[in-house]
This record gives sequence, C-alpha cells and structure tokens, in this order.
Amino acid sequence: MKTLKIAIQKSGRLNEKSVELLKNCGLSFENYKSSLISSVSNFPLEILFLRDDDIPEYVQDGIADIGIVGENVIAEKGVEVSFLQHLGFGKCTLKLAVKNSSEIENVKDLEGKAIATSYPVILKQFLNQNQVTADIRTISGSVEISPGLGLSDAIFDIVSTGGTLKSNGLKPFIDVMSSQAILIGRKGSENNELIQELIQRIQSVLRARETKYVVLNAEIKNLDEIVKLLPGVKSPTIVPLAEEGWVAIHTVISERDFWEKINLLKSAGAQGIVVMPIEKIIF
Ligand code: PRT
Ligand code: ZN
Repeated sequence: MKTLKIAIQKSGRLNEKSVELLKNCGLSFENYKSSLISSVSNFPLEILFLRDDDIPEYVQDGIADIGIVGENVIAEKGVEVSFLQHLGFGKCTLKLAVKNSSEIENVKDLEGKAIATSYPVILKQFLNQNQVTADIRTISGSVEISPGLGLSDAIFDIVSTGGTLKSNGLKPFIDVMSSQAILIGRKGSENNELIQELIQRIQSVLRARETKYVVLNAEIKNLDEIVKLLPGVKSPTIVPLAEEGWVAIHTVISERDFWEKINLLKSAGAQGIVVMPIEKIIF
C-alpha cells in the first residue's frame, strides 16, 4: 500500500502535542529536531516537519496527504481541504482588542480605523460581513505592541490566556473565531483506508483522554443507587469482594462532570475510590 505523508509543525506551539498524539496512536518514529522528515517503522507513514503556515497548501496540493494545523491558519490561507478530526489542543480565539483607554466599543466603531494583524484575510471577511471598512495593517509578529506605538487603533490577534493583551494595556472587545488544532486531508482523502485507520486510532486516544477509569467499593445495599449514577462504556462491571456483602464496581467517568460524579458517588456510599487514566477506548 502507498506510504502516507502527514505534515506537522516542526517547532512551535503545536509540535509537541502533535508528536505526542501520533506516538499515543502507537506510531513508532524518531523525532530528531534537525530532520525534516521521519519514517514510521510500524505504519506506512512518513512525517514531514514544516512551518505551520505551509501545511494547508502542502495538503491541498497533495505534497502531504494529511496534516495537523490550527483552524486559524486554514481559514487565513483559504485552502480547499477536508476537515477530518478536531484534536482538542492548540485552543485559542481570534479577537479584536483595543487600548484600555479606547472609546471603540463595537464593530461599527472600527469604521476608518487602523487595525494591525497577522490574519488580514479572516479580519477582512469579518469586517465585510459587518459592512465596516477599516485600514488593515498586516504585520507578521508582535501585533500587540502596535497600539502602544501609535501604529494602529486596534489589533486582531490570537488570544489564549489573555495575558499578552493585559500586559500591553489592551482589552478584547469582540471574539471573531475560535480555533483548535485539526487533522486535515486532501479533498477526498477521507476515503483512503490508511487515513481511516489513523482517524480511528486518533479518536480512541481522544475518547480515552476525556474519561477516567474508576474502581470503587460499596456495600451491596447501596449498589442500586450507585449504579444509577454510572453510565460506563456499556454498564459497570461488578465483582464481589472477599468481605461478605461488599462489591467492587469498575466503570469509566467523563472528565467533564468528574468531581460532581465522585461527590455523588461518595454520598451514595462509595468507598476506596481509585481513579486511573485510560490509554485508549476502542468501540
Ligand atoms: O514557526 P511556525 O510558523 O510553524 O509557528 P508560528 O510561530 O507561526 O505559530 P505558533 O507556534 O506560535 O502557533 C501555532 C498555532 O498555535 C497557532 O496557529 C494557533 O492555532 C495555536 N495557538 C494557540 C496560538 C496560541 N494558542 C497563542 N496564544 N498561537 C499563538 N499564540 C500567541 C498569540 O499570537 C499572542 O502573541 O500567544 C500570544 C497570546 O497568548 P496569551 O496566552 O498571552 O493570550
Ligand atoms: Zn507560522
């Protein structure tokens, strides 16, 4: 079968998590910082390490079959690719922000104003949708210092914690787009068997990340109430303990309502609760 090529970021915010995800999918490869390409020894896959800005076009043009990149970069490049799987890392929001002292409060106030950004295409689309014409100043980095230097009235940039805006005396006032890392493929690549196999592996890793394996002890008299609180993959596994009248219950719990569930279980009589990470969940 033809060897697939996946493009991931060489260095930067998405590199480590992309490598970790591929390793968690059971793929074995060397991750030399100096190399541009690495072969996977136990799957017909080659990994290309690139600048994130190049990944959408490489995938669109078929130089790579698939790639991992931020949705923001795909939107900015305006490429035609298939969206195969959200990956849950690299989360951020593209926001408009102004100086704390600014009187700009809503999108209409941007009419005729100068806005600095590294994302002119996404910004232009947003302004067009709102029938606002502004002076878009494209700069490649350190966008956040631009209002302080008097180079722009506003900025349009990526925000994750908001710390950078704050330390530059800026406040966000409109969220334009949320973004996370995504697996993309050339148009039609979703029908490729190897790509489907890889997506399945990725999904099993992502599912596992969202859940915890929980073992707890309970008296049989409390069993019904406890089981009602537990969905499990199918239903919980119940095994008798050596001590008469007691059982151990094995189940999985979603990370989202984890603490709420644990507290409810304790109130229902659960004891000796042990929580473990899960590596993969395969349906
Ligand atoms: O070298 P290469 O071109 O590959 O990388 P790059 O420098 O262009 O990108 P990189 O590594 O900085 O980011 C890669 C991707 O990570 C982005 O395209 C986003 O999809 C995603 N991402 C997630 C972020 C952030 N969070 C983020 N906070 N990208 C950039 N930032 C920057 C932002 O530009 C701003 O300067 O971090 C600062 C804001 O962070 P906070 O936490 O202070 O709000
Ligand atoms: Zn980049």
